[in-house]
Amino acid sequence: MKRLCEWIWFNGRLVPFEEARVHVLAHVIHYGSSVFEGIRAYSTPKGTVVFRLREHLRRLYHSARIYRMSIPYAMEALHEAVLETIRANGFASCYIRPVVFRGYGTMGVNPLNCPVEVSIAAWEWESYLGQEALTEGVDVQVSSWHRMSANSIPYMAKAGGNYLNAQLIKMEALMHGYSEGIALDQEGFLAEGSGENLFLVCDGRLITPSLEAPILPGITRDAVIRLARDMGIEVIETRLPRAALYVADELFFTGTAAEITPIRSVDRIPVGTGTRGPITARLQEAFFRIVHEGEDPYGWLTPV
Ligand code: PPE
Repeated sequence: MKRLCEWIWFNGRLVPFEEARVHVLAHVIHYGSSVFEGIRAYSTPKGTVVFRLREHLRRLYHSARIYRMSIPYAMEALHEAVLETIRANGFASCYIRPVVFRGYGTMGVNPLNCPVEVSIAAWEWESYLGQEALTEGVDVQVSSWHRMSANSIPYMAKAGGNYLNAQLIKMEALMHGYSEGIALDQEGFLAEGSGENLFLVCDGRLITPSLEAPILPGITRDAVIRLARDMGIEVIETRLPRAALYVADELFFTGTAAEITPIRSVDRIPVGTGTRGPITARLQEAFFRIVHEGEDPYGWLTPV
């Protein structure tokens, strides 16, 4: 087994990679009962910092709440545990994956008699769609798979089970020779990528599906909206038809793993001139200045 890291925080203490195990009869394996986060720590001249740790932890507790999972640790304890995990592994920069799941208790759908367990792992992860994608952009397709409806699987929760839908979107895109798929909602309006939020630039304005759409309320999405507004770029959150993809001047994805990744074509139609657009580049520059230089005008960085 390839070790992604030396130490994993598991149910209250750091254990060696090999010891962070679950039983095959754990509820999560059968019924997808987990909620998780993806967080990044960056190496800066001021030392290693975690990007928006509090916001990620808040979302983790909200996700758990939706599924009636009571996390057996205070948020402060998990905050410290994330930092401890990074330090123990000695990473200067890494991706951090806290997961809260229903372990082995009783069989059957009812999850309430299964223990709620928590693990935090970390590993070194380059940008999600490849380092080159940050400058060159990625080729994507509109997925034939839609996102779930508002009252079936709550997309506001970052739950393991949501990623069955995401896997279908991702595999279809890869099979067709694309890097990623963009999913529509039940009515055919734009939603998001399998693991990223979506932005369009039209006539100098930044447009993104609003939170009514079946999307994860992304923390990078929120950061980009903030950065854009502070640069004087108008930001519109609204419902968008699929065809808007084909006439946008610029398109990009945002996400913790994907950071800010330009999209250079959709369904083989080039986006704008087919290269990274100027507003995308400016937003990347502002974002990377914060996470790579450690400049922190918004209070987004936690020192490790
Ligand atoms: N939508 C989805 C469906 C999603 O999974 C993510 C993050 C986002 C939007 C962006 O959210 P945020 O990270 O808060 O800006 N996807 C995570 C998982 C990727 C994976 O393959 O695992 C991530 O980027 O960490």
